[in-house]
Amino acid sequence: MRLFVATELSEPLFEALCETSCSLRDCVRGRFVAPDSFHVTLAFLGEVPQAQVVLAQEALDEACELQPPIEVALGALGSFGRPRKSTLWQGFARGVDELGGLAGDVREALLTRGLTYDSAAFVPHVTLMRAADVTSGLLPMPTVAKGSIDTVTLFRSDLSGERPRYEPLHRVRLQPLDPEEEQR
Ligand code: 2AM
Repeated sequence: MRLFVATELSEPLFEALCETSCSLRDCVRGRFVAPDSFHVTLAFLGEVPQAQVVLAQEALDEACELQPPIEVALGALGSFGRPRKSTLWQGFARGVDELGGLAGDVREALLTRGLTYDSAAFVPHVTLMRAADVTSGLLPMPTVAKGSIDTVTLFRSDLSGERPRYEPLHRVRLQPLDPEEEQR
């Protein structure tokens, strides 16, 4: 099955992303990502045999064991790919290094179990549109918000329907570090 690891987004972040997505409707043509699919991909594994899914779950548990929730702030819009058919996303103004650290830990835990992933450099982002035409260069000001990222999830990506469906297979809640543990 086709797998990826991603963080989900807490309420204030989600609402700001919905607002940004709405403001794009007036000025950019392309395919909009459904809000219930918003996420930050940490590692894209692609096709993984059923028997190895448990290894991906273990990797997630290990990578998140000592990871506290990450305080982030949404930031500017950006895009990947060709201007006529680009992936249009909203990035982060705060929490970039921490998200990078988490992605690195997840990727390392996958590798030590023999699982591979798309090795493109990690740029934390939430995709809002695909096949977006950004040739005009005119983009709205994004809505920004602060919030906490406290859930990391192993998703199955199902591309058989009209739009991609992301099914959570294994969810890890990030726990604040115990101050006593931190001092040891
Ligand atoms: P995105 O993170 O830019 O939105 C499921 O396909 C998710 O994994 C999507 O969110 C997608 O892009 C991300 N992803 C990362 N690398 C990918 C790849 N090589 N192929 C497909 N999706 C990929």
